[in-house]
Amino acid sequence: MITLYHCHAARSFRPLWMLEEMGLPYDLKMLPFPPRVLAKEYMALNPLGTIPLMIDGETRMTESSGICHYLGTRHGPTPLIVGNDEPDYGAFLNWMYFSDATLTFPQTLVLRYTQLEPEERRNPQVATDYAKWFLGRLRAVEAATAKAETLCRPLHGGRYRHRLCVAARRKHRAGQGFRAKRRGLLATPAGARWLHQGGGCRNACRRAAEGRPARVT
Ligand SMILES: N[C@@H](CCC(=O)N[C@@H](CS)C(=O)NCC(=O)O)C(=O)O
Repeated sequence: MITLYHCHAARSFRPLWMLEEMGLPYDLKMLPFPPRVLAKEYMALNPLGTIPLMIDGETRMTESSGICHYLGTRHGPTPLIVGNDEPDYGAFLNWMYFSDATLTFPQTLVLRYTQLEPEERRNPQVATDYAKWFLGRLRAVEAATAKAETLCRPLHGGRYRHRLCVAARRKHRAGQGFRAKRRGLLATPAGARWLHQGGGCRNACRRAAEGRPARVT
C-alpha cells in the first residue's frame, strides 16, 4: 500500500491528485502544517521536515513532481504520462521541470516575503524583484498557449490523451469525500490556462511587482 504524508494546501496535493486520478489505493496521513513544528515526530520519518513524503515498499520519496512521475511510470500505464517513445516526451519533461524549478523558485520568494513571514520579516524589495521574474517566466507559457490549446500535443488526435499532473495546489478537504478536480493538468486546455495564470499566483505576483500589498485569502 502506498502511504502519502500530506498537509492541507501543501504541495503534497500534487501526488494526492495523481493518486486520485490513477485510482490507486493509498493510505493518507494528514499532518498539521508545518509538521517540523507541530508534528515533530515526523522529522524521524523525513529529516527535511517537508511535505510530501511518499512510501511505497522500499521506495521513499520527498519530491512532489518526482512522486507524480514515479506513480505514473511505476504504477501505470496511465494517459497522465507521456512515454519516452512519444513525440512530446521532451515537452512533457520540460514543462514538468519548468513548473517546479523555473516557476516555483520566484513564486515561493514572493509568497514568503509578502504573506508567509511575520510582518517584521517581510521584504517588499525581494517580493517586487521576484514577482517581476515570475511574470517574465510566465511569458514562456503565454507563448506556448498562444498557438496551442494544450502544452503537450495529444497523440493520435485524442483530445486529452496527454495530461500531466503538476503544481496543483487547490483547496480541498482530504478524507471528506475528496475527489480530484480535473483541472491543473498541463495537457488539458484548463491545465494550460491554469499554468498560464501562474498556478494561482499571478495576481499575488502582479500586486508584489506593483508594490501593492498582498491580499490574503
Ligand atoms: N521540493 C519539494 C518541496 C516541498 C516543500 O517545501 N513543501 C513545503 C510545503 S508546500 C513544506 O513542507 N514546508 C515545510 C516547512 O516550511 O517547514 C516538493 O516539491 O515536494
